[in-house]
Amino acid sequence: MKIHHTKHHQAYIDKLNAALEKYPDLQAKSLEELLTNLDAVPEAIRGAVRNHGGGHWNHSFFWQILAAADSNEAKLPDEIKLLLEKNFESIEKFQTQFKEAALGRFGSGWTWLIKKSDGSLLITSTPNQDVSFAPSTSSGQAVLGLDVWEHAYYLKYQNRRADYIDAFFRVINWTKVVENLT
Ligand code: MN3
Repeated sequence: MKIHHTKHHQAYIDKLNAALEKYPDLQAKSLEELLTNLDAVPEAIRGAVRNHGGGHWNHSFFWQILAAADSNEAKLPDEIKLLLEKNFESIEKFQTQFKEAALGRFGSGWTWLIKKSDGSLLITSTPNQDVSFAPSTSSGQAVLGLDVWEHAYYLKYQNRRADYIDAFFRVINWTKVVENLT
């Protein structure tokens, strides 16, 4: 996790800054503004902003929804439990569906729990560092996200993405998830 944070995440920040170096007007915009209006970004750096800006946003989000296992933050509050049961029938079914989405993401990407505008919860997955809800668009609002790039788990889990996903369920910061729902 330390390498993931200090090396991988840092590389996205460095490369985003490098791409924006010659564009002071874009530097003045927030990351969310850039990502939700990529058409306004010159074509020469659009790909770099999508990939590295998206990488920065996704990772910044990810660190905040993690907590130490067995900490108070990692305990599932009743309000979330009821909400997950309402949307997915049971906590087990939520975890199964989330895990299937995370395992089913071919190559690199992310798996998300998002809140739609009607209030319902949906599990979805995005490729690469694409951001479809930064932090909130008509597609929905990110509530929980898991990095399933190989760089996120190969040092500890090698090729065992499934074990990494199972471990993730023990370190979710549900206190932060509650905040993300509002
Ligand atoms: Mn990553």
